[in-house]
Amino acid sequence: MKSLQDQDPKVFKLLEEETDRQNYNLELIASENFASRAVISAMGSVLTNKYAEGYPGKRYYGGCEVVDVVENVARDRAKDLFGADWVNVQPHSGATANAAVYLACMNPGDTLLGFDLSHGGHLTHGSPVNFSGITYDAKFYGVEKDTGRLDMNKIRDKAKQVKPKMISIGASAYPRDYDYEAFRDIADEVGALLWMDMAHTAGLIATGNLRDPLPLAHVVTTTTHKTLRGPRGGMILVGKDSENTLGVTARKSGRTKNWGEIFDSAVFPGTQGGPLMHVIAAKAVAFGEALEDDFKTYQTQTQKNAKAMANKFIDLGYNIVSNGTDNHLILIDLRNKDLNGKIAEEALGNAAITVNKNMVPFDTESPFVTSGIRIGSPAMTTRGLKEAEFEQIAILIDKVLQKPTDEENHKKVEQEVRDLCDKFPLYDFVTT
Ligand code: DSN
Repeated sequence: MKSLQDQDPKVFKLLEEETDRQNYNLELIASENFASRAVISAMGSVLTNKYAEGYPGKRYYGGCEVVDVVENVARDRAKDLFGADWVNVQPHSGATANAAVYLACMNPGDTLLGFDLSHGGHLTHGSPVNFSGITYDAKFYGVEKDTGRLDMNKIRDKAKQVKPKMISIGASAYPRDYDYEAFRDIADEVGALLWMDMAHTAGLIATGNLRDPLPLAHVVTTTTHKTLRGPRGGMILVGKDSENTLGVTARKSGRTKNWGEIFDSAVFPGTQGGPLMHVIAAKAVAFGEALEDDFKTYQTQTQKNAKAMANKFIDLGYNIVSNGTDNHLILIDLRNKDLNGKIAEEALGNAAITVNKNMVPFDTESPFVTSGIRIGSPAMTTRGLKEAEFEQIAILIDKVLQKPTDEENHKKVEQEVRDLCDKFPLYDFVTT
């Protein structure tokens, strides 16, 4: 068989260009990371050929003896990593994992209380443009204007007022940790299920660098490619003490099932068809890596780097939402610099610094412009950068933002970025 390069030089060249971009940009998008060669190899394997609808030992296709073992390895490693009682590794993404949670736990029209997207929450937690907001009656809680943090008393009041069937926790732009005990108290008080979407922080939770939601949430979802540093995909977990205490039954059949079984049915056949076995193999590899000791070192460094960078930004006069960070991300409100997120993202992009524009709480700009940028430390920490380099990057970002339309200035910063990237090499292959 021909290699990719021989079969399709056009696509191969694009892969070369993207590898070069990843090698020579400062990747600061908080939801991105660099998977290992081993993870990428498993993804680019012959397992992509295999149909395996169903679960290990109960498939709708023959020839599943190898992929059954692969899926069990992924499930067992994920259980070890998070101390979970039950996991489902088949969701194709965080959004499909979340769709399965809704199918299992809610009827159309039921009320969800979720973290407001415009305050850092996620599209799938009830946004009116997403299936979650279209199908369910979504109500929201948000952060306080003066602190940029959640106020649990206000969330309790809101929950009592709207009486949700389910409360969701988790966000894509909240730099602080959560008080899961208070959330669970509130859920119990109003008779709601508690769902934590830990997509952004799963790696930090796995290593104990952030509080653990599993003993308190009834169900937990995640992606596998952010701080967890695996392949692009999703997962659902149930913790040891999360056994269904509310007598929830499967939505359609009405039959009382084991809590894990309810989620299994909600993934397949509820919301997905055949699982992506090549991605599940890559998840197994990533979970194996995350069980190694140096993953804890990596997560601790990710957190230290974010803190060092946030402090440097504060020294440089930037307004950091909540005045710091507990996790891997920093949200900068640019209004005091007379800038918006769109201009900043473009200017930084010209200097090979990749960030995303982001709404800040109580933003006055549209989501296409925004008043802020979101910055994350996971990817560049994977390359080996430490606090000193993250402080240096804050200074480079400031240099660009001081003169956002000065192209000469962008070029000078880009050269400094290349020099820094050369010191921390990344990928020396295009395909594995
Ligand atoms: N798009 C992801 C993020 O950037 O946070 C969330 O789905």
